[in-house]
Amino acid sequence: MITIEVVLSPALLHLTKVKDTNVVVIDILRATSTICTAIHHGAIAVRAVASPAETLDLKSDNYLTAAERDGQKLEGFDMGNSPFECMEGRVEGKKIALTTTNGTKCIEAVANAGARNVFAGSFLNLEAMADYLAKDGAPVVMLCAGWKDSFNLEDTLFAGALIEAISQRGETFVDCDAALMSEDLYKIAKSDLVGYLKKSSHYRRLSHLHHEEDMVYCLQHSVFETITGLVETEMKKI
Ligand code: 3SL
Repeated sequence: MITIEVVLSPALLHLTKVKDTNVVVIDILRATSTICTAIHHGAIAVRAVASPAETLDLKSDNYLTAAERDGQKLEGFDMGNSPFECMEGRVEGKKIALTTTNGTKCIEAVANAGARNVFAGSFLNLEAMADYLAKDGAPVVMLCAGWKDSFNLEDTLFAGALIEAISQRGETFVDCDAALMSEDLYKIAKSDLVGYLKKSSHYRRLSHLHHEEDMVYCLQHSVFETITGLVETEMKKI
């Protein structure tokens, strides 16, 4: 039986034991979807970095530099945080240093917490992720990145979707109201995720910045099977 917990914001992470669990970091729009896309398109590794300055420092170690704050690409970096920047051979064989407003901070927050594994969550490989977690059987902690420590809808919806997919593969034990709420929310929204999320704050934020195409891409269900997780200090193909 797999125990599942959902942490609705990094501000609540201190309340949850992550040691020896499979942690899934969830920043659906867009960081963890972009990381999964980069690895699927042949990037060797994505390093989650705290600050833009530290990211730029990695240029001398042959990293492509990628930086986003408040939804916008920062000047002076090779890339922002769009999954489309990782396609058409642009990241193949490359290492990427990425800093984002919320998602990369969450990866850093759990990287040294003794987790069994740390994965990047994404609708794009949801079924493959569920297969892995169900087979592995260790307790699962889903960490929603939210927005600047606040709850958000899209990461919570993904948590609900992943719980549903794991439950379809085996018995689960959910004694966590955040997880129960995520499952219920996903039932409401799943027939039209894009339509449901149009009212959300981050969907509106990214729409104003003309990132609609990115969101539609990130909300596709299981379009590849590549799983991405932390190997020592970097996100890599598992
Ligand atoms: O906060 C993050 O990590 C980003 O994914 C936010 S954005 O989608 O690039 O605005």
